[in-house]
Amino acid sequence: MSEVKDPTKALESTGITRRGFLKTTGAAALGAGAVAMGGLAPMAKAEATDAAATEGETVFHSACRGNCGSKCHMDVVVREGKVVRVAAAQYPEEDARWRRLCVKGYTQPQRVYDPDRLKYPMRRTGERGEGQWERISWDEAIEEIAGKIGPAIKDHGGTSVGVWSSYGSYGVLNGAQAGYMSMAYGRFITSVGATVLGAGADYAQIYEQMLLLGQSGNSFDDAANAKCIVSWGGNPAEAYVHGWQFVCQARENGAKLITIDPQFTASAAHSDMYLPIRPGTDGALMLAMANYIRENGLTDDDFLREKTVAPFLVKDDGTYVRMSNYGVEPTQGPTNPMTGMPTVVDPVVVWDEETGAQSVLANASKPAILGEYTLSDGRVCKTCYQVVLDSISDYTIEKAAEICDLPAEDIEKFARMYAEGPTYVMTFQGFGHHVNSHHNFKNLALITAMTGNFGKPGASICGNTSPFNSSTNSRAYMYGKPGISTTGMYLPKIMEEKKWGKTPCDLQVLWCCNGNMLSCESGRKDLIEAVKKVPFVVCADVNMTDTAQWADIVLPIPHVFETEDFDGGCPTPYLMYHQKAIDPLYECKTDLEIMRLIAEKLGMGKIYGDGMSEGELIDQVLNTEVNKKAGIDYERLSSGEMVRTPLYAGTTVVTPAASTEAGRLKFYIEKPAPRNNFGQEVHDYERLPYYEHANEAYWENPLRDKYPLMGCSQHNKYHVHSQCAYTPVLREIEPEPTLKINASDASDRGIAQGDYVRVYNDRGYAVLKAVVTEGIKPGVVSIPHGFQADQFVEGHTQDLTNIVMNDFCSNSSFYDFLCEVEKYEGGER
Ligand SMILES: Nc1nc2c(c(=O)[nH]1)N[C@H]1C(S)=C(S)[C@@H](COP(=O)(O)OP(=O)(O)OC[C@H]3O[C@@H](n4cnc5c(=O)[nH]c(N)nc54)[C@H](O)[C@@H]3O)O[C@H]1N2
Ligand SMILES: Nc1nc2c(c(=O)[nH]1)N[C@H]1C(S)=C(S)[C@@H](COP(=O)(O)OP(=O)(O)OC[C@H]3O[C@@H](n4cnc5c(=O)[nH]c(N)nc54)[C@H](O)[C@@H]3O)O[C@H]1N2
Ligand code: SF4
Ligand SMILES: [Mo]
Repeated sequence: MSEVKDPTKALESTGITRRGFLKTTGAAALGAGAVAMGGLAPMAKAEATDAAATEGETVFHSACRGNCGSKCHMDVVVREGKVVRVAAAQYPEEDARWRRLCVKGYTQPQRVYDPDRLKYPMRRTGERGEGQWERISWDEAIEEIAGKIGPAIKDHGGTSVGVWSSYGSYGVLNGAQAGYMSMAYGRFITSVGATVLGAGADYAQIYEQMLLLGQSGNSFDDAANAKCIVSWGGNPAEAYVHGWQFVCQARENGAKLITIDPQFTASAAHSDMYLPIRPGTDGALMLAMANYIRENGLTDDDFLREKTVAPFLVKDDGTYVRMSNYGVEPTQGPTNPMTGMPTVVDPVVVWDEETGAQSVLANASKPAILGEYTLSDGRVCKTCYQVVLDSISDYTIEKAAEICDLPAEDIEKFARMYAEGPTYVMTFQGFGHHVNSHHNFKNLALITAMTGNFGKPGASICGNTSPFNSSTNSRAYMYGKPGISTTGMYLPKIMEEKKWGKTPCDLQVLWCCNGNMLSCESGRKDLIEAVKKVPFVVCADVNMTDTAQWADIVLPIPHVFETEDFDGGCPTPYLMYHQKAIDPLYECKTDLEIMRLIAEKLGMGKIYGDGMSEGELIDQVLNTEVNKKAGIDYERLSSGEMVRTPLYAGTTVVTPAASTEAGRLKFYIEKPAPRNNFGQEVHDYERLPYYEHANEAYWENPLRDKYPLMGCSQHNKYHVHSQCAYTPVLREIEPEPTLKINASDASDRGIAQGDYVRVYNDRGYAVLKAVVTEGIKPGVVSIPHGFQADQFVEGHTQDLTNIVMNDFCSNSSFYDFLCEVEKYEGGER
């Protein structure tokens, strides 16, 4: 049996001991005790808002959970133990504009009282996926699950238990950010060395832009300062309601809005310029813009020199020339305040134009950004900017016009507006959901660096993206490392090879939580086949989702209003604290409660801190240098105070120094390491801005003879992914899934408005209603996102998507598929 680590020891190594903790947070512990004793403690502050209109009502502070990009703070109004309505929470006066909810927020009470909620644990009775269930008790459920996990670990090692999650909740107690960054799952996974199967969605951006390049965007409200806003493969009007208000404000001040999207979205409708790009080609557009900007003298050379990696000299092996190349030993630098990790200083070498000699960066008066130089050891090196420019010289405006199917003069006009700035790029996933999308984020970084559209008001490389905004002590929920940590979409590979890289992985138990992967991941068909091969599957969710349908045991989780938690990803510049407004309905239990029961059964209950309260555990997670400095702790958050995220304390702008480890904006990756290393080859071009056409949905693909249409989708106004799939009010507005198809493509196929159609490729098919529109580029169709299997006439549109991943970044590729559409003759549902 794998060793179960001693949690007391592990906690000591984080500097958090139970005794020390209680000493310093006595008040918080008392507060938490009051909640635990059943006296739900409403917040004085929230009561002061206009949400509490009637006597006998109590107001609790919570937020919309789930992965809509806004996560609005909410007042939850409770009367006689029932949630009767929600209202937008009050923000501090100066930030009152953040106070808003959308229809999905206002209808949350319908989700709480949704008759289709999972109410009690259930065991499968028929075949997997057949939908036959029997009610069982919690005792039976825990007994059965622990009875599978224990022997699995004993006989097959910790990696034989896999936790598969996505973005259902970022709660530090119950969520699954990055698969293991929560108390419930992190402590268990790292104690037994289990396998983490994480999300693939958004990883082109998360891995390349946030992790490798270290970049994040300015707070959304800073968009109001822009002169040019680019909705680049995004639809802020519907997917980022908080960002959109600032786009409107900027436009009122004369800013121009440009939308680059094959679909004429709500955001496009408000735009000053609309570029209906061919899907998957944005990278080529960016590289051509880079050349145009350079050739037309539109670069900000001072910014390139002073704020970016442009002047760093590059050796033949692709790494920077550093002082260690001249025998100077690297030294230890300051500790990173966000992560607590030590840093190493090995200064880079540049060419000083002023002295005509090489120099340590810090001592150079005027580092050269262009050119090739012979160094003192005879080495001949180019600057990083020169290396990059040489590598992209093929990309002319004419070439991009052809690849992207856009008029050359429009690209030139856009490039000029972009370069002039300040430009706020509101990009999310439109150019992140193809197999090779991750390159786009280097390309975007390049044009950003060239034009200085970064680190100042109105200039941002992306819309504020949430996952890593707040500072959390990951060591509080990690006693070590997971046995394996990879992307869930590698499940078929793992089931086939019974290993990951060199680590054996004979998966016996699969635990699905915080995600609806069999609805929302790409490659659904292959994933279902892989899940079928796992001997024992558990799914913990609020609803009977497409994923839960394939489990052996389903466990009911409470709605967010029934739990206390802290959410580490906060897109508005305020930290998210969820107060428990009502007790969990039915027999629901939080992930943390469930994992505590299982751990106890396995004789490892102490990993959850001997009965520590939720508040105490939250406080451990908040124990970081950054939070201490900002005075952020559980006591303060649970008092109902709206506390600004440290990242945006007193500012809306992210500077290069705050954002990158080099203190400079990067558009080049010195040491590219794949997200999931299984011994694959890493190509040299992973360092460079680069364009690689889509894997399947590219124009020249011979498969287009059979499947001529390129697929994509949208984040729907009436869904948060698959959440809200059955919310009655929302389904009144949008009763069924639809396929958007251009009028010319529809007419070629004899399809009329409202006809039922069959959309298909070699992987799968779905039957659904057609929306015939001019609002989508000919040759492109858009599938719905978030509807569940039983909501289609037949099939599932997610079956059309592809399991193929880019080995470097292993991101999902929802938009990288080809298909054909025909009229469905099988009649209406
Ligand atoms: N209402 C609602 N809001 C949400 C969510 C939700 O589920 N519902 N989810 C949240 C999450 S997790 C995310 S990641 C964000 C996503 O936020 P966005 O990316 O802003 O949302 P999408 O609607 O997916 O917009 C993507 C757009 O990209 C376009 N597109 C497709 N292919 C290409 C391409 O190759 N190039 C370009 N330039 N455009 C292309 C699509 O037509 C679509 O209009 O939304 C967040 N907000
Ligand atoms: N075709 C297509 N597919 C897409 C996209 C697209 O644009 N087109 N977008 C992709 C993107 S950007 C994303 S981010 C993904 C999102 O993919 P998912 O994260 O899988 O989507 P959700 O539907 O939000 O699933 C979250 C699930 O977690 C559950 N949940 C909520 N809170 C808790 C909790 O505390 N504990 C547990 N155990 N469960 C909880 C919810 O009830 C819900 O069923 O979808 C991706 N899929
Ligand atoms: S769904 Fe998104 S925009 Fe709507 S209320 Fe919830 S967090 Fe806010
Ligand atoms: Mo996402």
